[in-house]
Amino acid sequence: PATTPWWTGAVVYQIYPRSFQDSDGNGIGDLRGVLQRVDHLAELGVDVVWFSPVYRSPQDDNGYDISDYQDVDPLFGTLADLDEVVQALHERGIKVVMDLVVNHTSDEHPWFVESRSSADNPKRDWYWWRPARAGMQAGEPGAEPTNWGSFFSGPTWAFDEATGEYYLHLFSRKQPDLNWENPEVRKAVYDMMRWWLDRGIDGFRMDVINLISKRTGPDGELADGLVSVGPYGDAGPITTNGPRLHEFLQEMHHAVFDGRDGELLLVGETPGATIEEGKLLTDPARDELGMIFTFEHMGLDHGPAGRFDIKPLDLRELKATMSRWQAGLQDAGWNSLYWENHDQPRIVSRFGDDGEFRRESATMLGTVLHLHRGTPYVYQGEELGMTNAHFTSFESYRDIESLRYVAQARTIGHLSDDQLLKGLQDGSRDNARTPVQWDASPQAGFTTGTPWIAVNPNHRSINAEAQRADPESVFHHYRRLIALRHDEAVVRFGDFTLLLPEDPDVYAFTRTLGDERLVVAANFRGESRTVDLGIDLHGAELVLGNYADSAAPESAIVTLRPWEAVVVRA
Ligand code: TEU
Repeated sequence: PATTPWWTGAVVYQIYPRSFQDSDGNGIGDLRGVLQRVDHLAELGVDVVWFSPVYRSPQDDNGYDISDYQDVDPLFGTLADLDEVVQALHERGIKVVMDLVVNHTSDEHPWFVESRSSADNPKRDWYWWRPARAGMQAGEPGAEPTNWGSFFSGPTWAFDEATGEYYLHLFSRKQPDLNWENPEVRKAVYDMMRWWLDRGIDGFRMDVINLISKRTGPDGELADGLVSVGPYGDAGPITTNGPRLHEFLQEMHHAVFDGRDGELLLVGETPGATIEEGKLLTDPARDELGMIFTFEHMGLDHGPAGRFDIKPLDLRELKATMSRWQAGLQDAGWNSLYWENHDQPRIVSRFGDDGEFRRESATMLGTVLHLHRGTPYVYQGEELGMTNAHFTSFESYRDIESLRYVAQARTIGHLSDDQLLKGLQDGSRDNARTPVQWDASPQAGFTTGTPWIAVNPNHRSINAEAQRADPESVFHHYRRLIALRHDEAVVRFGDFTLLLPEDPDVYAFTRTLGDERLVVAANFRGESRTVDLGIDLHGAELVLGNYADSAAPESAIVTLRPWEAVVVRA
């Protein structure tokens, strides 16, 4: 339809600036580094770049703790550098989406500095201040207003000596939560957002946006066995998808986006959102968001103790989850599609095989994701089939969530160091944060200095330079997937129907638009599999495969080699 927004046909590339490209040899990626690599993005063919935060920040959580929303951190460059990057991308037809982190600020943001300065400061109410639990002495162990555990271990309440009260921080204690109940807070955020749009950016990725409306009590359930939470209660259900979420987003929409909605890509990060929530958040008639990042499929390989307790994926559950979201947002709303971001382990190490069949499994996984209906996101390095870090010592890790988890687990003392290290190797966010592997040189072309986190030694064989020269590489396969979405309306709009829901090894589905039909079949195992798709493929035309000699199957009975994926028109 003529009113269909452009981003329903787009592919987004996420840049985590700290690990993308360093230009000045200090070992940390920066904006002038991005300028050196814009042609990589243009060659890949992506339509949008989303930048993880480059704002002024003490870097307690790598920039997700912001002390000035309207400036660039000197670590990454200047506002003028950012303008140059935006211009260079725009010149290549690539739009720019900025990360918007407004559930919390840094504790060094002037708003919070004022807020904590005295109990009667005009900005006191911009954050969540609470007295100690009734009958308890403020500052004593267990006197926090509620028993909640933070996403980054420890309590969600920090005691402030100066005023004898506690402030809420769902993430680190250097990330105090903003109080969205206060209209001045909302106005300040909307003003800042308009300032960015006026500078010429094309949208926002909204960090944990479904946490902005929340209750501040009661106690959470004690999660037995959930070691990442430790002795604390679960704040999740109480602080997520709060009562005023939709009201706030609609207010934001009218205050900031009215008149330019169609031009902007607005994606909300929403841990814990259900399909029902997803529909409300993304139905265009409701004036909230364009799409959201759901987390359901990212939790399927989590054991009882969470992300540091990884179990094998049951493919049937993945297929069921993905197809429920496909169906749920078919008529109203829109899906985003992702396997990776800066918070998740690498997909080839997670659902694929990062050894013998790395190329095959990475291209298979890309094929499955990109053939769904929705807007695909490619996280830097995913297009190269980069793998988990496989660090062998605790000293290699940098991520605050990982480090604080280890510290807390050690005080509980229920896991050995070997078990803890295994947990990080499987689940740490640092798996996705090692520098992008550009070439085979000592620091992978990322920096001339010492990188802030170690480069994966496998960059000698896995790198962009080598893959550009190899038509069968993961890079060229991702190029083909992106081009396919641009060229084929059926990839963009076609209805999704899952085939063989009970098959434990093969992921198969159709996409249908009018009398056009694509059939996709993919093998999630390192051995051949034969299945009956129940669709006669006689005379079918191969659209895309991930083996050099891929061919269209001749009948409904399809044999797929290890990690093989085929897309046919039938
Ligand atoms: O992440 C929010 C989130 O819920 C998780 O993905 C989280 O990172 C955590 O690891 C759960 O185990 C967003 C950002 O993407 C993340 O990088 C930030 O640390 C976080 O918000 C706080 O801003």
